[in-house]
Amino acid sequence: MSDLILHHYDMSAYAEKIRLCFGLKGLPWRSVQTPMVMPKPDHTELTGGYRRVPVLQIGADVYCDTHCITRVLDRVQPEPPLSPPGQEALEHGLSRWAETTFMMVIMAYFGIGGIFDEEFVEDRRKTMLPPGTNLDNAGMVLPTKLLQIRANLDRLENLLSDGRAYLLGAEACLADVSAYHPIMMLGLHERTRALLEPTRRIRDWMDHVGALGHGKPSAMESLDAIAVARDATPAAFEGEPTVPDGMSLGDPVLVLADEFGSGHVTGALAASDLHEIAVRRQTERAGEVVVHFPREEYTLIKTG
Ligand SMILES: N[C@@H](CCC(=O)N[C@@H](CS)C(=O)NCC(=O)O)C(=O)O
Repeated sequence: MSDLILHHYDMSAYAEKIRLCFGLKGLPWRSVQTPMVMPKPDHTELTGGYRRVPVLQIGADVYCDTHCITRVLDRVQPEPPLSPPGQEALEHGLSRWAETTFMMVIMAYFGIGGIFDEEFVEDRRKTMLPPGTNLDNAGMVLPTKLLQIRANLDRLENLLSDGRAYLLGAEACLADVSAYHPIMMLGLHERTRALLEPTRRIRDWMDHVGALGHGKPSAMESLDAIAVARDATPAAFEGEPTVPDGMSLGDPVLVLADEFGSGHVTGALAASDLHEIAVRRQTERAGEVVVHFPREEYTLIKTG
């Protein structure tokens, strides 16, 4: 199997979700540190413009978004499954719980202030805030955000009240690592850390999920990752083609993320099945690469 190369940075909570997946599966992987703010020239050389992390690279295939990455990890190493058959809807629902909680925590941190450095705050302010969001008002909404987080923690604490070890039963799965990452973020400040004091079951569960560890990482430079892509050929698409009406494989397309400020990617439609889309791109330094996205939350637009 080609190396699993994760492009990420240590503080990224979403990357922690994938690092824990490596732990759950006991996988070796290469760790490429990506800048936390733009510009990210080596990262976007591979993705074609998508700026978020984590991104998983396998040879000349580049997988964006944790929803796409976790599917690939189950493909390359099926056991133990991240997404146990029959539990997909529950696992997906809990990842949505995690994503709304993550945004509450980020808004709480902007409200508390002084947690992120000025360069980080400016980058997010300039490039990632949806129109109409004003960080200057974040202090005003802080009390609301803290209560919203408490309400979401309360739901999770109740789920664990029957004594189950993990969120969906006796075994750890994707639901656990998804829900873990925003709660891990609460540790950055005493006001948010305090929200965990009454949630004894969540704290015990966090200890178990954290103990999954990160598998076996070894450091890699971003230029070496680009060289890996240049020397590799993208994998053939083996799925059942499922394309939006009016489109065919090979069409020139634009992939647009619903999440504001993610960046967009153009190329030829290389793959499209029910859960995944991919575009083929020619790059200056990495040669031909195929960039993959999950179906949900990514819009395909035909450009020619
Ligand atoms: N939907 C994405 C969200 C990933 C995300 O928002 N990651 C944050 C870091 S935790 C990010 O990329 N922020 C912007 C940046 O680092 O440039 C996923 O599931 O992978």
